[in-house]
Amino acid sequence: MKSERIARVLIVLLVVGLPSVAVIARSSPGAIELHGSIADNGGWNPANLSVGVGQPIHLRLTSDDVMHGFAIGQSDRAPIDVSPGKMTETTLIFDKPGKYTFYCTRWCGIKHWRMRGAI
Ligand SMILES: [Cu+2]
Repeated sequence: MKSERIARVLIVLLVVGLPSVAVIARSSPGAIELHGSIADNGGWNPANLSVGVGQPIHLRLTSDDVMHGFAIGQSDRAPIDVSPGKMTETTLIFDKPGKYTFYCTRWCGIKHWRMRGAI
């Protein structure tokens, strides 16, 4: 199992090259479910995530109400649609330490701009 994980990480690193944030769609056991809801109902849950540098963090994104979008600051990757009733998986790897803000990219209500979280 450990060698499989190492092989996965190596493949991911080979595929993504140098970007500071790598995002790869992949089915992942042990993923964190990240729920989006309008800011009045809590925004992202959980809103704070942590992961080690170079360690993959697997997310399963879904919405509890309306269509949201998921994007990370300091990344040029296209936003991911976060739809009610659907799970969208993604894997992130950060190759530099820091605080990365993630946010909603779809107008989802009057407090849309408050729908933020941090990794
Ligand atoms: Cu929004």
